[in-house]
Parts: sequence; structure tokens; C-alpha cells
Amino acid sequence: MTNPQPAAHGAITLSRFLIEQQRRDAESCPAELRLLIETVARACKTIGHAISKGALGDVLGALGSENVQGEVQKKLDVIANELLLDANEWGGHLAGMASEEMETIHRIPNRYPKGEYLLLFDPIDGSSNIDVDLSVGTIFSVLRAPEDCAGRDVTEADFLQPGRDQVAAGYAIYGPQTLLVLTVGDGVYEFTLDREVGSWRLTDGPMRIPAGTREFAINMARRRQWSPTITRYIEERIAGSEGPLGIDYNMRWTASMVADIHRILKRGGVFLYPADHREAGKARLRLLYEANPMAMLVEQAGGTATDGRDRILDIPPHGLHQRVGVVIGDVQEVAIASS
Ligand code: FDP
Repeated sequence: MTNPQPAAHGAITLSRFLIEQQRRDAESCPAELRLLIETVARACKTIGHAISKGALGDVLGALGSENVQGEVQKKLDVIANELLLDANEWGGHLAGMASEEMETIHRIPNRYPKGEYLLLFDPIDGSSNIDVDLSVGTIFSVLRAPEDCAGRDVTEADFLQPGRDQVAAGYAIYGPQTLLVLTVGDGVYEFTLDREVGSWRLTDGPMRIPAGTREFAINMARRRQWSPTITRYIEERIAGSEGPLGIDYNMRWTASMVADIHRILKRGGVFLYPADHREAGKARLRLLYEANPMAMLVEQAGGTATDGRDRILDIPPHGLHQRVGVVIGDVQEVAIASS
């Protein structure tokens, strides 16, 4: 298979990329999936536009409500959720959707045709950053609906598939540039939004995580929750050239997983949000629409992802909003930080 070459970067639109991917390998990118991805990408453009208006668009601040996780909902969390639902429910590609912002699944209304895919998303990841003008993003994951879904309503159980069964995953990042990073299981590609013409343009890929980058991302304030393995891993890196490793490391923490993972895809390193080792199951990140899509992207770019022990993509889900510890990025660093 010949992948698009860097020389062509900027000249290839998302539509052309997906059509060419479909021609190369119709199994990884059938027409239905291609159209679904284009719809998600279009919704992300609208979300990015709303975010860029900031105070002028009355989109900042909290709503006074909480989501199913008990977190305060920002206006933009709800706006982005609605935009994704509206954009995707009528196209005929989906059997249902699930989101961080909704307690249960969203079935496709009967007035629209149903498709064979399930879409899961975190409409605004890193929402604590919205009001202070730092990067936030949208994360999405696409699963195939189980075959026996045809002719019946989808249920929550249909969404509880391990991450290795994802057929596509990606994120949009609303930062200095608006980017879309995507995989259909055949490499990871980055598209930059050309704001003047409103078109996504291929700007990087197939992306490979550079090896050997000495950078880690972790919220140090959660130190008391770390397992002995994570504690040792971080302490050795903080000791740097004066410790057993004899090399200095650097730390980055954006409090926006999309931005931290994007940095790792471009520059290397590792991101850790471990589960609380004192309390089984207490973790921050959500498996189905945060950890799984990021794990698929990172694995496709030559990295790896564990929950601190086991491969994320092999975890059998038991709940729509299940949380999981995450250690993700450079293969060697993840191996050392996972016991
Ligand atoms: P947020 O809740 O603000 O949407 O999704 C969870 C997440 O952001 C990640 O994007 C981010 O890495 C993390 O939470 C930030 O956690 P801290 O508040 O502990 O820094």
C-alpha cells in the first residue's frame, strides 16, 4: 500500500484522503465509514468555530448543571454535544451514539434510516481549559454495531466492546491551529483546518511517535494516589542526571488529554493518569470515549497504552462511563511505568 507522501501535504483534502484510502483498502474505509468521518469532521469545524468566538459568542462559563460523572458542565460541553448529535443523527450511517455528556445512549430517531456504526465521543475534552483560552479538543471512537442490531433498537450493551474492535478513532484539537488527527486502522494522519476555505488539509502522516524523548506528563498533585511502580518511575525521572538514570527528564501537563497526546504523537514521551491504587476502579479518564480512541491512535503510531498493567485495547468494558488508569505513549517508557 502506498501512503500519501509528505510532498503532497497541504494539497490533499480530508475527502480526497478518505476516498483514496477507500480505493486502497475498502475494508478499512468503506463508503459509509468515510461519510461518517466526514460528518464528524464537519461538526468539529463548527465546534472549533464556536470555541473561537469565546466571550463574543456567549459560549464561555459554566451552565450550573452536572453531567453523569458529577462534573460541572460548561456551556461549550453542552453546545458541542448537541452539535455532534445533530450533525450525525440523520445521515443514515449510525445505529446510535454515546457521549460523556449523556447518561445513556442516544438512539437514532425512527424518522431517520439506521446505519451499521456506533459513535462515541467526548465533545469537549480538557474543558477546564476553555475559559482560559488553552487548547481543548473533541475525541471520538467508531465501533461497528453488533450484527444482531439490525431490526431492533441498540442498547447500552452494544457499545460495550473492547477498544481493539474500534474501526476508527480520532480527535480534533482547537489550539493555535485547528487539527484533526485520525486513524481507520491503517496509520495516523493529521489534517489542518484551512480556515479561509473551510477545508481539512493533510499535513502529517503516517505519524510515528519519536522514540527516546525524555518527557513525561502527569498531574503531580495526585501523587498520593500513585502505585509504588508509578511513584518510582516518576521519582527516578525527577532525580534525572543526579539519580539512577543519569539523564534529565522534562515535565509537561496541559490538563487537556488531546493536547498532551498530540504532543506525544509529534514529539514523543509519555502521558500518565494512573488509577488511584488505594481504591479499586477509582480513575479519572473514561475508557470508551477517551482511553480507547487515544490508545488506538497511539498504537497505530508505534506507541503503546496500558491501564498501568494491561493493554487498554483489550479491557472488556462493563459500563458506558467506566473509568480507567492510563499510561500511554513511548513503548519503552510505558513498559517501565507499567507493572
Ligand atoms: P477534563 O475533565 O477537563 O475534560 O477528560 C479528563 C480531562 O479533562 C483530561 O483531558 C485531562 O488530561 C484531565 O482531565 C485533567 O485532569 P486534572 O484536572 O487532574 O489536571
